[in-house]
Amino acid sequence: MKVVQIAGYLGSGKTTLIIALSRKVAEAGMKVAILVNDIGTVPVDGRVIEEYGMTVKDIGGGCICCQVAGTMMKTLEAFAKGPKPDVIIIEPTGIAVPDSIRQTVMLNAEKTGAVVGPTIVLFDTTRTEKLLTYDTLKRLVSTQIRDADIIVLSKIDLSLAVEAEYAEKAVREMNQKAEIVRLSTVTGEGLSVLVDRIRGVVVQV
Ligand SMILES: Nc1nc2c(ncn2[C@@H]2O[C@H](COP(=O)(O)OP(=O)(O)OP(=O)(O)O)[C@@H](O)[C@H]2O)c(=O)[nH]1
Ligand SMILES: [Mg+2]
Repeated sequence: MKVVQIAGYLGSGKTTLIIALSRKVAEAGMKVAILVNDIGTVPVDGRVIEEYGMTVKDIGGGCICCQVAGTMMKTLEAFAKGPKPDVIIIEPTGIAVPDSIRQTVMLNAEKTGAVVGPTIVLFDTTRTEKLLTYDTLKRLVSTQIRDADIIVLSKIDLSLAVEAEYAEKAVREMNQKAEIVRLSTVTGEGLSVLVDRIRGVVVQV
């Protein structure tokens, strides 16, 4: 079981990407489970994804990077005993810190049998200015970007070339190591690269 996080600020395109990716990863012969962490009261995302026939578990009651990290581990244990997926795709809340989730998965690897796959963090290229203007938001967004193995410049179909360049430069300043992938779930640009990374890369055992 490989745990792949699709993180990123609110509305950056996580759920849309997870739906598109899950289908492709499943088509490539891997068994997929999805774990969604909805901080709100109505777990709409989980219901939407379930329509596509995936194993979906929705964790509420707080953020899986902190308050309900224990529930996340229990869920991974249950996956290991039950459906035994090859890949577990996690959608944290938009305000989660990806490295906290990665640490929790790593620390409990022995118990759950789960290994850490790539941490994918979305950056919404249509909102670069807003995301990087307000101090608190900028701090959160740069923490998320810093924690990424792969940075996804999302909604690239809605951005002008110059806006995409600007976003790419900004995220590169926050993280010099991560691979940067331009993505549009409308045109499909970037999807196959992400499928390859999910199938191939195990960052840490
Ligand atoms: N044009 C375009 N729209 C996109 C793309 N990806 C997502 N969207 C739209 O952006 C909006 C937010 O997408 P979601 O997938 O719900 O984003 P999210 O990160 O899961 O949002 P939260 O879970 O609320 O944080 C939706 O209206 C999507 O249809 C894209 O590549 N291109
Ligand atoms: Mg979502």
